[in-house]
Amino acid sequence: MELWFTEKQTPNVGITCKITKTLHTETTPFQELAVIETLQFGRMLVLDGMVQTTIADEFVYHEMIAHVALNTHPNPEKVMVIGGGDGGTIREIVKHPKVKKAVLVEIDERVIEVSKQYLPEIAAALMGNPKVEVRVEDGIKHVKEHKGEYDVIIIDSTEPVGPAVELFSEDFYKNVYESLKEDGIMVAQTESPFFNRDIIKNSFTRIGKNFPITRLYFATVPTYPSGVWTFTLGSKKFDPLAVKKEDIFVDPSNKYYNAEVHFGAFMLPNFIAEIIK
Ligand code: AG3
Repeated sequence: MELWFTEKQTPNVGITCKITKTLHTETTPFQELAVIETLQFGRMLVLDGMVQTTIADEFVYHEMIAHVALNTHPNPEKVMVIGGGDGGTIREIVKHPKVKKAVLVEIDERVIEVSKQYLPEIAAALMGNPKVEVRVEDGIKHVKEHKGEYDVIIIDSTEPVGPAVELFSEDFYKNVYESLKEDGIMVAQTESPFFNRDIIKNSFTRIGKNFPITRLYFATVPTYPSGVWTFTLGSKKFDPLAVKKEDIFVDPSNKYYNAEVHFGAFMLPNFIAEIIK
């Protein structure tokens, strides 16, 4: 018997992967969590039926959500990730030589533990890296209680459904603004330019109300809805497009992000540029 997993990405389209086994399933206090073994993409982390990351393509999202802001800030010493319990974003952050401290603020401890067990190549930095602090906390509360503390804040959230809705609100972006130092930068994952145009538009507007420099960029992630994914960067002072190419740090292990991609990711096809006009 063949086993297949399907995520219904919209009411009219889905992604289907042949699987060899289900490695883990549980209902946490926050969501349905699963790790499955797919033939095409390797192990896959699924939350509430939605693909979060896979061994084969996680590098695109994790490199792109982390390195663009880290290379826009001249001295990103203290960095926080909200969500991102699989550890992929933290793994990328600690590659950067200027980072002294990377704080993970994840609400669901089970995502962290299950990722350590089944996705160690993604979660490695959560297991005993001295620069990393793991806090099982509500990120919404954390930013309210930590003012002027961070150089870079990365919002590595799930889709804006259920508890993550607030992570896309104007109020939350204002608190993120205040949790940053006077020259800080934030980045949020802001969904598909084919299927989630309203989310991108709203996030861009809301981030723009708080941050003087707001920019949209994109990358290709085959297992996410439509395969094209956006990120929105808000910055108090530094413009990602004003970075000197020779100052960009590219770790030799990177598989997607490099100095050309840093700028190229902001070159938007018309249908994406239109969303934020
Ligand atoms: N967070 C964003 C995943 C959204 C995917 N959406 C979907 N499959 N419908 C990824 C977290 C990885 N650290």
